[in-house]
Amino acid sequence: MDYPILYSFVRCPYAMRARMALKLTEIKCEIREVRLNNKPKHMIDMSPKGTVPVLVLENNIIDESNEIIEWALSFNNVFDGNLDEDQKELTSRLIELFDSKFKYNLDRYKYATRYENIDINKHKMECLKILINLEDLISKDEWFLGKSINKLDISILPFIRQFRIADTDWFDKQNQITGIQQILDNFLNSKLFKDIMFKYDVWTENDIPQFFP
Ligand SMILES: N[C@@H](CCC(=O)N[C@@H](CS)C(=O)NCC(=O)O)C(=O)O
Repeated sequence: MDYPILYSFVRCPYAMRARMALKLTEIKCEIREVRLNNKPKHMIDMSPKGTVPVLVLENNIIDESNEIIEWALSFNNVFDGNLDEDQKELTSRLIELFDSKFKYNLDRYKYATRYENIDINKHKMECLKILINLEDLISKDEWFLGKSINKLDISILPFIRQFRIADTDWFDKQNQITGIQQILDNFLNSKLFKDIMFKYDVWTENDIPQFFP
């Protein structure tokens, strides 16, 4: 096996954060773009729970996005040098908050038809409340914790992007989260975002390998 294999789906926020970590740490992978309604057999054989991203290594399978990030950083820690202990603690706390409470409410707001008896507005407001609290914690610089991009940015911006997409005009008008709006805009206009959103053809068994980054 020459390169790790990354099963990915372009618009999945978890796969996006994994691709960003791999891109920033310059770890080359064979990328296999999947569709969630037609998952490749090899991916399911490697990781029966059937979520993306999945990173297949020579002797290991990593099928949690946060673990893929940590694995990539273990070779090339492009982030830690510019963070103090408080910022590292804040990073862990906020990633956990977005993966749990923010994601819970985002799903019920954005994909309300998948659930029963959903009060869409309540879930929208819960997400907004989390963002208003985040607004107080962030830098006035280009990224959440300062002038350089960090684990916090790559981990939570894909979810904030999804929240915005659900009602763009409304999101852009919220005047209590102007710092977050600016950072999201920086993210969406970054070369990193454009690079990781490259649209690979959906992978099938006999394709010649495509590589990422
Ligand atoms: N905890 C997992 C969550 C990954 C996840 O839920 N990915 C979604 C796509 S965004 C998925 O693959 N869902 C499976 C499906 O929809 O069939 C991680 O962090 O990697």
